[in-house]
Amino acid sequence: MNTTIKIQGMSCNHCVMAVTKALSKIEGISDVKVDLAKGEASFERAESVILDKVKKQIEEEGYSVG
Ligand SMILES: [Cu+2]
Repeated sequence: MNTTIKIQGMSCNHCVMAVTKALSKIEGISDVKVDLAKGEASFERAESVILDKVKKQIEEEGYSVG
């Protein structure tokens, strides 16, 4: 299913890359698109992917979700 989440703390393309990478390496997530201007990330997510896990992964990179 297509999922869009709000991400806070992204300020440049480096941040976009870091978030894209973090999301892309999660099993079951594909087609990651990060929008710096909107502060959003959208991706295709398998049913098995737990959003809390996704959140944690992003927070580990130093950004916050929501
Ligand atoms: Cu940055």
